[in-house]
Amino acid sequence: MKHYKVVVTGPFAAGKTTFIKTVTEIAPIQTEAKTTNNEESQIKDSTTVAMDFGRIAIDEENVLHIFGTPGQFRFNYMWSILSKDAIGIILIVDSGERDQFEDAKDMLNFFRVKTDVPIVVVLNHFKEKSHTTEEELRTFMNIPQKILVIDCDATGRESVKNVLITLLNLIIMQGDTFD
Ligand SMILES: Nc1nc2c(ncn2[C@@H]2O[C@H](COP(=O)(O)OP(=O)(O)OP(=O)(O)O)[C@@H](O)[C@H]2O)c(=O)[nH]1
Ligand SMILES: [Mg+2]
Repeated sequence: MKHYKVVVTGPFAAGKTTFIKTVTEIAPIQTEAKTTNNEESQIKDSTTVAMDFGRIAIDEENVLHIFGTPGQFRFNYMWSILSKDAIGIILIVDSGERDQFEDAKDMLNFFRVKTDVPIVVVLNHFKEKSHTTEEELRTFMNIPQKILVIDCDATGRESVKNVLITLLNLIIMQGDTFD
């Protein structure tokens, strides 16, 4: 059995933990701590402080290990640790949280410098307060055309699986990881 690692990242409350919880075939491992700062606790009761972990079989011989990062900048030491040996990166952005787009842009640049594996940007429409189109996001975050932007609902299993399949296809097109 071979296992491959993908990383789910993105700004605070973008839906990373939800994304992994939706698709994993084992009980997800989570490291949630109570949000302490007022601004954050108004949005969510808890936040990821170290990592999320989930697992899904690709076929009988290959398994995907999905690692979620914390979203907050103060935990950014985990971004590098978790992305080591990853074969692809998923960067989730909440479609309705425009004030998070600047952080998402910084995160995209961080991972583009850190790694040369495929990165996809996921526009999460779950709970969106207002709608953002792919073109708007590309402009806000300065996303080059060669990076795919995929619409998703992090609470929908088929939607999340579609993101993973798209990423795996990109990885297969780029190299020989699954030989
Ligand atoms: N109101 C409320 N919303 C929540 C709560 N937990 C999650 N959500 C919402 O669910 C969405 C995604 O939450 P998560 O999946 O935890 O987001 P995340 O990207 O893992 O967040 P961090 O790890 O904290 O960066 C957000 O839109 C939240 O507003 C909660 O306890 N209360
Ligand atoms: Mg989380």
